[in-house]
Amino acid sequence: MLRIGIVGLSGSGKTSLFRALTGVVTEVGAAGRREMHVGQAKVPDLRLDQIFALFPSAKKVNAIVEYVDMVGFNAGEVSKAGFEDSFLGDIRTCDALLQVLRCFDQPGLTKGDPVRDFRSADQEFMLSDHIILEKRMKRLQKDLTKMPNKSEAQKEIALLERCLDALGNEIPLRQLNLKADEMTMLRPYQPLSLKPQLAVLNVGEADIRREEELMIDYKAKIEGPGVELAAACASIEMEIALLDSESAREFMDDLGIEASALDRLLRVSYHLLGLISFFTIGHDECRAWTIQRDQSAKQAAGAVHTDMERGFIRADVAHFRDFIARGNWAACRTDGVMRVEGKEYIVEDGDIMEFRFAV
Ligand SMILES: Nc1nc2c(ncn2[C@@H]2O[C@H](COP(=O)(O)OP(=O)(O)OP(=O)(O)O)[C@@H](O)[C@H]2O)c(=O)[nH]1
Ligand SMILES: [Mg+2]
Repeated sequence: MLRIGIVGLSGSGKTSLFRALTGVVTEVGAAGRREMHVGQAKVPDLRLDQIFALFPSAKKVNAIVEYVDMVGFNAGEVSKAGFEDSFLGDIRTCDALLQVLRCFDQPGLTKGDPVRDFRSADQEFMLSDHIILEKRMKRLQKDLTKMPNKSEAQKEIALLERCLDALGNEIPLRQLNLKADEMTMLRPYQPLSLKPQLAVLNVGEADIRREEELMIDYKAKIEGPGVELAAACASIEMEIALLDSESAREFMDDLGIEASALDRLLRVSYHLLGLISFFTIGHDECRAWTIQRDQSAKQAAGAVHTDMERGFIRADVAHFRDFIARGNWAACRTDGVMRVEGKEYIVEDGDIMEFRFAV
């Protein structure tokens, strides 16, 4: 399951956005509270709704994303407290980060400045990565003489040198354009500055209709490789999430906004992370699953169940649009739009798949 860490400086609105996204109720404005919360959100998918309308299944199961509401940190924290004492370690286990940037003014806090805050969070990430990678480097250099496979270790040392050099020059690792094998080498250290980031401008209520305009101002300064920008008003999203759909519609009409920002945040996250969806249909459930783009049919089977991956034989595949045009699986078969694919087949966004396997 995709795990997205909600990060950002203290008081930026993380918990408010987390509550809106997951419906999990935790205390807002609980500054200084050092605990994190985990919640899940359904990924809305119109295609799944359409399939469900056509295929008689007992239930519809959306793909799920997990959000982690992290403890806020302050600029300069890593250098003061050292990495072990900072809670940035918790963020390492996330696949991606959603960084909340305060764009409104709050009594007791400095004037909201998203660009400044984005850079200072990045500095904390880079410093913390530097500490971890440097430790690894020293260890490798020390043990090199005893190692049976020196060339692997030397490759890693060269990569670490490149990373440390970048970090020393305040270049986040996500800007290095690393190759797949280099990413694999770095995986055990889960560098923070390598994680894809969705930066979210948390705008004040007064600016809710100026989101687009504010985005233009900040896009060039914040976006880059592995970073995309979106905007939302966390406190309003939190209120919308509490209402039933009719009241929510009225509330949004009063505010002059078309839709909640939450769906958009999820869509941007999918795009940023290169994720796609495939579907399975059956009498018990029709369901959406999330995988990385360019994964094989066998890997997709693994997303459903490890046994299915291990015992994979073949997959029957029809694309969503072909299924919708015919309305049922049997017609897909007779019309020849349902194909039999082997384990190497690369799954396409919107494929409907039926796995054959033996354990
Ligand atoms: N005006 C305004 N206030 C907001 C918005 N989002 C959050 N706040 C307020 O900002 C304060 C902090 O919000 P939280 O959601 O607790 O922020 P946080 O990032 O979780 O804070 P920490 O966990 O302490 O780092 C609260 O008083 C919120 O009501 C917003 O969109 N507009
Ligand atoms: Mg909080």
